[in-house]
Amino acid sequence: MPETPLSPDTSAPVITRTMHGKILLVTIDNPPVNALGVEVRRGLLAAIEAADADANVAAVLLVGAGRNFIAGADIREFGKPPLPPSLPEVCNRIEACRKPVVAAIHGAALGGGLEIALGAHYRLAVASAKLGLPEVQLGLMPGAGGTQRAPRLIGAAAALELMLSGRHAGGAEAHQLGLVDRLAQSDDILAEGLAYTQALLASHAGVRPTRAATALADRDAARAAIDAARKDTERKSRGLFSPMKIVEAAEAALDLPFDQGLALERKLFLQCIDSPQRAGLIHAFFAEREVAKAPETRDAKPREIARAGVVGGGTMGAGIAVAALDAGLPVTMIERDDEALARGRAHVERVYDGLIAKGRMSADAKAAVMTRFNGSTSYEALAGVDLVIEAVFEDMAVKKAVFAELDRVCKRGAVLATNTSYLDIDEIAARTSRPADVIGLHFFSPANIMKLLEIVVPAKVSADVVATAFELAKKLRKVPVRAGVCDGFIGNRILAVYRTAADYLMEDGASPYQIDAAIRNFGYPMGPYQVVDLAGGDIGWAARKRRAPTRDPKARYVEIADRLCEHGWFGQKTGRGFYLYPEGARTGTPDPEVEAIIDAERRRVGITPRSYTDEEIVRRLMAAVINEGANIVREGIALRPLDVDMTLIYGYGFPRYRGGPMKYADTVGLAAVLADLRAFEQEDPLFWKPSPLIVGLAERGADFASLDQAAG
Ligand code: 3H9
Repeated sequence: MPETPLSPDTSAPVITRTMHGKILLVTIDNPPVNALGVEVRRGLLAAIEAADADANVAAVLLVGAGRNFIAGADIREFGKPPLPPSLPEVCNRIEACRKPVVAAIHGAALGGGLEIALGAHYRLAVASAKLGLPEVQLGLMPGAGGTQRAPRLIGAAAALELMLSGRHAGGAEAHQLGLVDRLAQSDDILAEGLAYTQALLASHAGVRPTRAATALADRDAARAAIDAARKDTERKSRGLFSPMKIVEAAEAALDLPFDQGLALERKLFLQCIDSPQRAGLIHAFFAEREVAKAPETRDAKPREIARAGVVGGGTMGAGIAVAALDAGLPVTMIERDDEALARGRAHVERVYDGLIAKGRMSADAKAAVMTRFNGSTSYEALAGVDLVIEAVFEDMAVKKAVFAELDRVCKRGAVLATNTSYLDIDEIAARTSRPADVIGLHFFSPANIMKLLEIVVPAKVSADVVATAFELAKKLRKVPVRAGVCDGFIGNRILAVYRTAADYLMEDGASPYQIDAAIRNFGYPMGPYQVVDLAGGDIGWAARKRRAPTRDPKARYVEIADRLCEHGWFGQKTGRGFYLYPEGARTGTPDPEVEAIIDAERRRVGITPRSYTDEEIVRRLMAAVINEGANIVREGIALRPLDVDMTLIYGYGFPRYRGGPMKYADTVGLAAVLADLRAFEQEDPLFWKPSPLIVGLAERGADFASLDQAAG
């Protein structure tokens, strides 16, 4: 086909236009993901204007350069003054084009990217394409006609499901839904797009605005879908701002003329843009990508990991084994005797049996995975592996003995990792003749599900081992956070302070039930005492006893949890802890006997209980978390505040829509956080000592985000 380049459009170098016969090919070329920044919007508008004005153009074909069609609006522009043309304007202009406009989709057509395609008159997609309206995951809603066009095209139920879940549909599903008109036969998006457009021209297919599509014709079905979505959203999206706005906009698609629906969508979209949830979720989006870029990943080449070993077949070891198996690695598990090994294997199998029971895995698939699983009671079986992760009992002497064995049997160059959650990894590494190969890989339980992986970097580890750990995290689909060695690293160190602050509140007058409820209302899935009951009170008790000899005698120590443990009340597994769990119930009910024990403890230490509002509870707990997070950043244990945010979101249930504790601190203002810390410091100068980092930033009027940016 002859190709005639038009004169280059200097105002929009991210858009190129070329003629292919009578088809104007418009290529969006804005790496990395063709986001719809202002230059792209301008270029698209200019291209459509040109197509309408040029008698030689019979049709327009939109294609993305690189790996995607268009990933959506440029998220980095949100919160800045908007520059014209707006995205809705561009979509409307495409739809109003007098020549047929075809969108040929490969890779991502997400959010505004899909809305551009919905503005077009015809859509084609390759099978591997990802189409969706994921704005809800950023605290937003589709804001360029998606809430009005998608229901008209594919019906209210399907459109709402896509918009409320934010999930991506593949090309075949999108075709089946009616989101695209044709499924491409090959991955050659340009050839497919040109052929489709040619065929449309040959059949004299005209323009076909999506606003005129008729999938809402069955009004009763649409109304029922909207009502069901509203109910579901009330139940599932507690505390979230944008999901209900999506339902409201979809209802407008049913009840209002198109242009009025668009106007309402715009109004609701701008409300979402202004919400702190949007800021929190977009912070989380970028932070999640930033954490994966530790300095070592730039400077060093990762070692190859083709075979893995796991030492320990308990819950943690088995979960790690499943995570590695799921990533396609062969895994060798080591246990001390046949019985323990059989239990370890059974743990692994139980995970897959659970998936089979839920219909998410076939028995054949399980059998195939299990062929990659081996067990042994002899360390020699680890001689050929490239990586070993130790997950044995949390005791320094035990860990050292394991590492001595690993040092003896593992090949040179193997990465030796410990899953310790707080022990000194430098000390463990020193037990080997190869500390440069020893690193911490701190998984969270259940290790095959929880996304967080703390990569703990001891002093002598080599950069390529750190880079290997980050590469492994990618393979395991984890969110890696780089942490330095200290007691508890990032997450558990903050957890300890959070728990202590909660204990102080409890002893001073708040009930554990009020504290839990306040924290749940803040957005955590569970309060601190529900977590204790779930994890088992005995675990924390053992740690407290172990640390007792090194505890600062001047530090306040609350004994309430110890009293419960002395009764053998370890939480869910014993039927009672802070809560009662009658007959194995998983949701606890308040226990008057626990309240009596708390009262007795208050009397014993001479405390007259005071009352707290839920807001005061949250302020104290968050002040404690933020303060410790700041100390962790200041000491270099975390690279940046955003690393603390990702740790708490992915490992500890911190509400993602608040962006993490450090982002939350910026939202309320560091001056306000500091004022709280100074007020609490009057009560207990040791525990509430404000972090010098917060003091310094607040005095300069700066925030944690400035540190993220400086490091980026
Ligand atoms: C929207 O569209 C609103 C409209 O309805 C209405 C407007 C009026 N903008 O993820 P990756 C960056 S809201 C700016 O690592 P992958 C990303 O930060 C938007 N930048 O690659 C990274 O940068 P860096 C709705 C973006 O291959 C780089 O691109 N759309 C955007 O694993 C590579 O990203 C979405 O929510 C963006 N929209 O995955 C889709 N997207 O290299 C969001 C990415 O500096 N994006 N970047 O770290 C995604 O889901 C994935 O990026 C995608 C590619 C699946 C596209």
